[in-house]
Amino acid sequence: MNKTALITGATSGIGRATAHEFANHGIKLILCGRRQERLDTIKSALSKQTNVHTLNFDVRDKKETFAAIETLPEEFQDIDILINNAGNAHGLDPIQTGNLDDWDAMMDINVKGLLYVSKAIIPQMTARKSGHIINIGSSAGKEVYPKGNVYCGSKHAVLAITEGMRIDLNPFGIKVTAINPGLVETEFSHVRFKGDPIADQVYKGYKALQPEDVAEMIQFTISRPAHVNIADVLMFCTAQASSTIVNKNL
Ligand code: NDP
Ligand code: 8X3
Repeated sequence: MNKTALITGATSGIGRATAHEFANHGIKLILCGRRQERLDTIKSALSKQTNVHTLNFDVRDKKETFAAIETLPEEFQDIDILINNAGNAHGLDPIQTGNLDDWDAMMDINVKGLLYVSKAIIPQMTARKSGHIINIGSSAGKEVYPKGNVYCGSKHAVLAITEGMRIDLNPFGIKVTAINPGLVETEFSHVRFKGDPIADQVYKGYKALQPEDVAEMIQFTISRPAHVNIADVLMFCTAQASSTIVNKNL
């Protein structure tokens, strides 16, 4: 029987590429995001390959999140794979001049949103004693870089929560994985810099990871045999050695 996956942040970047990758493998898809038009476009493209259902909700809103997941039609209710991907950086400022709204957005989306979605789905996984949760962390969850303060804090939290999930869900045979990419060429920097053209410079002069590279890693992770759990993956493009070392002369 085909597995069912719920992907948050499926309207762009890593989430959208993962939706395409999973569709290629016949995985049934629940695609989540706030931009309904994009959800509709992706659904119509992927429906040729697999069954697709879309859910429109803001992960910051706990009531909306639970209500949306409760509306799932019966054939999409048993979720085997949860990809907690929705998230972004908002701003790149030193801590002393940081913007409170940016801080709220990063903690509310990247950390609390991930928790709300997980809380809505984990009970059915524990009841069935199976499932795989993949949290999209970041290299920013493993090291802190200048002006990364709160974004790095949110991703460090994602990694701690991932480890906590793996420990607490161990008795239920549920796999928990963190995938931590470095620079990936998506809409991420456009969100971080709020539309400022400086965002275009972030991926110039070297070949950054593409969202499809991360999607392939996610597919590899979910396709391991039952006894294998890939716990934690750190992946960079070849030009990147750490958060602050990127060779733009390759
Ligand atoms: P994108 O900006 O391309 O995609 C972000 C996705 O998150 C969109 O689909 C967006 O959908 C969704 N999202 C954002 N806010 C909310 C919200 N409040 N409620 C619901 N959905 C939301 O960025 P990426 O694909 O790069 O980012 C995906 C994940 O990967 C994030 O967690 C990010 O931190 C992480 N990451 C990114 C890296 C990079 O360099 N790009 C590197 C390492 C990790 P919509 O706007 O429709 O709601
Ligand atoms: C995204 C990668 O280096 O911009 O998580 O924080 S970085």
